Amino acid sequence: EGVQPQDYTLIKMEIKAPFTGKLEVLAGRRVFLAAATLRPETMYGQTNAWVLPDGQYGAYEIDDTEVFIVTYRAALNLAYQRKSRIPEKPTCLVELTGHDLIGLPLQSPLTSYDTIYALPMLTILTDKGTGIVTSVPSDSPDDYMAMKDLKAKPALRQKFNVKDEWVMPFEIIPIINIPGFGDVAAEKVCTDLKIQSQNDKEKLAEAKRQTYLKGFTDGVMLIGDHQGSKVSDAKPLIRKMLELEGMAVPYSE
Ligand code: A2H
Repeated sequence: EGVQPQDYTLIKMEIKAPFTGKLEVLAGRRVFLAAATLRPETMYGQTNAWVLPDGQYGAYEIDDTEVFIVTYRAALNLAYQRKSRIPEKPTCLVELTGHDLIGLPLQSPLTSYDTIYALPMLTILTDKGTGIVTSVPSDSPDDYMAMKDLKAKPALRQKFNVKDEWVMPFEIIPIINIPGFGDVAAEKVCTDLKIQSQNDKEKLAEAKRQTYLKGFTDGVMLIGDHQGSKVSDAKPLIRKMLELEGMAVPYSE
């Protein structure tokens, strides 16, 4: 971990009713998978959420009415940052693992898909962010490779009880043009570097290095209210809009 605090945006991916199984106790509430991102301007391109199958999560009461599903560590940080009454003791309504979350139907801000699903990603760290990641395969090499793995490997889908209809219909949405990388930068860089899978750590780090800064400085929005604007101009405006509309909250660690 660096010394500088990271400024994340937590995207509120709302779980659609009806709640079944372990989630039944949450019936009647608004419940969100809260995904930590550094790229709020990419939310137009979401195709799914990622969870760690063996990760430990909980459904925590945040503010008075809303419930966020995150790791305990993130719930504690959030409780302090949002000035809850008893921040040292966030209220957990039900303990969950990633397996309980796989397949949940979600409504997430800005994406053109009405419903997207929670799917397994094996490289999620539980000591970073919330342990929930929103997936933008157009612009994130990690997301692109994890989605490619699930689409190409029926055995991987079977292992985690992933239904084809949670994966196969979801095409990549081009959202940002990066000069030299085109309209789907993650696909280009993963192809150029011949990355084999989501576990190809070193090459993925190189892919992120090549696209991350360039996307921010030279990228141009292809979609949404800031279509035609530079990513560096659009990003703070989109972040603020998401927060004002109640679709996201700030989070730092
Ligand atoms: B980013 P940093 Cl389009 N484990 O959001 C693994 N990865 C995690 C995580 C966790 N616990 N929590 C967050 N992340 C991901 C969008 C995105 C992201 C795009 C492009 C690049 C990118 C859509 N996924 O990140 O180590 C989240 O994915 C490139 C690094 O704190 C978050 O932003 O810098 C980013 O990693 C935070 O990583």
